[in-house]
Amino acid sequence: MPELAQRFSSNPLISPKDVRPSAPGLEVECVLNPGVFRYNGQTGLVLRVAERPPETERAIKVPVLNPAAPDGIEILSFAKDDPELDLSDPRLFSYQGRTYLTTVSHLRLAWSDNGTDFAIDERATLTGEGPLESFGIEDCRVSAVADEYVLTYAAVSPHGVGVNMIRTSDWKQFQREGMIFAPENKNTAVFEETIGGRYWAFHRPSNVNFKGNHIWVASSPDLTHWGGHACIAMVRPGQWDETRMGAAAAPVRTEHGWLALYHGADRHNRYCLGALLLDYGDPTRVLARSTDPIMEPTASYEREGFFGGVVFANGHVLDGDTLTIYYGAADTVVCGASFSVREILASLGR
Ligand code: MAN
Repeated sequence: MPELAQRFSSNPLISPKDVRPSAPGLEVECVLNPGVFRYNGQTGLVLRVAERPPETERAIKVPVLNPAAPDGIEILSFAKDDPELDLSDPRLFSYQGRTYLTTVSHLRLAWSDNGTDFAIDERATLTGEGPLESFGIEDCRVSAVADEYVLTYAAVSPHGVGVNMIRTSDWKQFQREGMIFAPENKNTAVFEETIGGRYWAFHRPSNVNFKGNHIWVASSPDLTHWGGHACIAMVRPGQWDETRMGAAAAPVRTEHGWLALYHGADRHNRYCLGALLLDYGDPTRVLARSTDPIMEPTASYEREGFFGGVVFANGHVLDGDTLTIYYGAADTVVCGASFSVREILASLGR
């Protein structure tokens, strides 16, 4: 199948060197997986900025948010030659029965007039707060709901990964709503329209025993209490989305139904993008799904980096038939690509 994604010629748009560290002693390792929105004629990104202290020859240093520590960050140190330490995954490791992330992420705004050149805020916009965010906050989805923006993001802590919500209407004042989906859950995006008088959201609970990393929908009367859960799309053994999948962002309205992009990963942790088409009036009904990915990690900046072989989108803007994603490539940089909605719809299988 021909590649449906038109990558920006100026990719990568944002690299770690473009981002100022949030505190002395930290280095920006990755800038990735932005939430995307339009505000006052500008394109806004909610970047995930992943930082850590420089590692030494002998030790790996792990940052953990702790309000009692200097700059609010406590640095844990692990000897690299400790036989109990398995550092095969650059993103996280287990030690004596506990899991740690190798970086701590915060969220930071970036703004653009033309959709390609972004001015990145000098400081963190939102950092983890409280015991459910002590390992950081990640992969924010932004939905324009009525007259405000609803931010849903992964809240990471020793308790696991859950989904927390923040609301804002001016990108200056932020109202924290706390946890809306308890661990293990992530990849949550709220629909931008109500259906049948209720709010709807994608979410992604995980179940280790049943090998479940499937996409679910839920509905809510008030955005914070969610029920009516239904699993709408499961991983497909032997295919590109065989181990895990998660919705990218709020779905977009098309004449055939809701079009939702999602990421899918295989057993080699290769992350591609695909799409689902859902019934307008009943988003628990899947009408069509990508057979092949609509985008694969083929560019050099997608194949190589902190975690290579990854295209991960959690935000886009729609302009007529053009859906522009801003995505994380190799968990290292932020890139742009555009799709024709018509072409994505034509590519879907049953
Ligand atoms: C998980 C999350 C994402 C990340 C991918 C690929 O799904 O941690 O933030 O981009 O893995 O590493």
